[in-house]
Amino acid sequence: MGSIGSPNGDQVDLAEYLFRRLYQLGVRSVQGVPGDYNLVSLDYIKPAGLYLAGNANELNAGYAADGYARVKGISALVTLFGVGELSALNAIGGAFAEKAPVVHIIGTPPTHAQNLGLNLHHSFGDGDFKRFVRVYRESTCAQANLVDPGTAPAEIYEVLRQCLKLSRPAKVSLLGLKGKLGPFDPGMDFRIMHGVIVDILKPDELIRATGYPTYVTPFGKGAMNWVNSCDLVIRFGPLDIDTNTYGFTTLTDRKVIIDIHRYSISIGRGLRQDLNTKDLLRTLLPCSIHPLFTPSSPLQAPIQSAPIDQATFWTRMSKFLRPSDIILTETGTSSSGGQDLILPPQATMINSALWLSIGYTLGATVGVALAQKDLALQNNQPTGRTNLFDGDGSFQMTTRSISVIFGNRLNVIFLINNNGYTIERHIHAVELPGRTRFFGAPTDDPSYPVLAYRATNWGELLLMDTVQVKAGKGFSLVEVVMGQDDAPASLERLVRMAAERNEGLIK
Ligand SMILES: Cc1ncc(C[n+]2csc(CCOP(=O)(O)OP(=O)(O)O)c2C)c(N)n1
Ligand SMILES: [Mg+2]
Repeated sequence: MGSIGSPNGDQVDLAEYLFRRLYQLGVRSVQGVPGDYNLVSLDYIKPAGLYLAGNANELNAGYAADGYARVKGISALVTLFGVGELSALNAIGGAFAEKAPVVHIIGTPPTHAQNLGLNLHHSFGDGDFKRFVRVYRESTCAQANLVDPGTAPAEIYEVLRQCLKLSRPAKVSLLGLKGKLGPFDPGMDFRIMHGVIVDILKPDELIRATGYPTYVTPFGKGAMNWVNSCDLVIRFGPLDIDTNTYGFTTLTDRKVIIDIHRYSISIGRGLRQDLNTKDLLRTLLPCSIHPLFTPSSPLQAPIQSAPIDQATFWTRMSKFLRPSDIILTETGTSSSGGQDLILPPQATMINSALWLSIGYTLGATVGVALAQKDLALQNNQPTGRTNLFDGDGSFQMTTRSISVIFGNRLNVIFLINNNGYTIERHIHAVELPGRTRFFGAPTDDPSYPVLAYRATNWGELLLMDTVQVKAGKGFSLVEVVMGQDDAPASLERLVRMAAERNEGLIK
């Protein structure tokens, strides 16, 4: 770590110090909700060059922070302790499970109040503030409870380093700590962290160069059934969980597997750690580039009056996607069906494969769209569009994110579908009334057009090709009505396998 001393610099407050470090790492928009114990620190956000997005609740803010981190490599979330941090905990759990580097800053009662065990509001009322510390110790990869201005800079450095290195959420508690931290040294050695951020593995380069047959798991998108007959399988960042392996059916003999992780490689049963795998891949890349396999789309034009069906919807929607778009698909028929989307170059797909907390993607869409906006400003060039395929049930979970989208004038397109929880119906019959609300949309801002459109058949959906939707400017909600029991075949298979496993029919 570099020194914080600088001959000319003014001394800085703790919160300012932290936010300026986050700025150095590429954060521009901060997610969060104000409350006692974090209010003063919020004053430092703007002077540090950051912007507070103003989320509607901590859970949605946490999901937004997760989405932002997946696009920009790191994000910041500010909440108060107790009610705030526990509301965000589900999102932090998801970020931990699925490796999104979120820095969660928690405004906490001052040390003297905690030491006295005062019965303060927002606590459990038993004077034991360590309860919250313990909860977060289990749910984050690193924690800093800043109580000493002398050690705070080193603690902040370490917590940010761990967050980036492990790509998991980390927690910083601001215990009402007052006191200057010494001058801010802009030259502090953050290269190692920047290295981590820009050093994202790009397996597609290897795939292009070799022309090897390629399969992408649901977490990365795709489907595979040829693996069992392969001599060699090279896997990038494998995640061997039930939902990512079609109920563990795509796993093959370890002897023929090479697993490439961010900092390690395992070949068969051997493991090499502390490697920069990106550099290693570069040396492997052959010079000749083979043309990429281009999937054909044999679908005929749909009958205009026919209902929109899951079996062909996803393939047809592929034409609508653009290079550099980010596409989010929510748990349910959207994430299963989304596996059939044929992605254009440089498109990024974000879905949940492990945590599967519904409502996640609408919340994350806020962070993704903000990250796209920040990137466009930083690089002075337009980015791709943010597209969300959401289920109507999941949409209800985090609907308040819509007002944050409007409040920040974020350009977002999303589609919702059938009447209720179709995925759950396929597991076990359940009926709930469908409710979709659409509120707070600006109607008087020509620079931010808002479109709400409902398509009940193919003919109506094709009309969606409007200029606004294509341009990705403003907000477009396209409600795609599908049969409430219609599900992608892959989802039906997955559900069947999960049911058989639960009943002990398969191991
Ligand atoms: C926080 C949370 N609560 C409950 C569930 C269980 N669950 C999984 S999918 C689902 C229904 C999703 O419905 P919808 O978004 O409409 O998807 P679709 O109808 O397309 O399947 C539910 C309730 C969950 N995964 N996460
Ligand atoms: Mg639904």
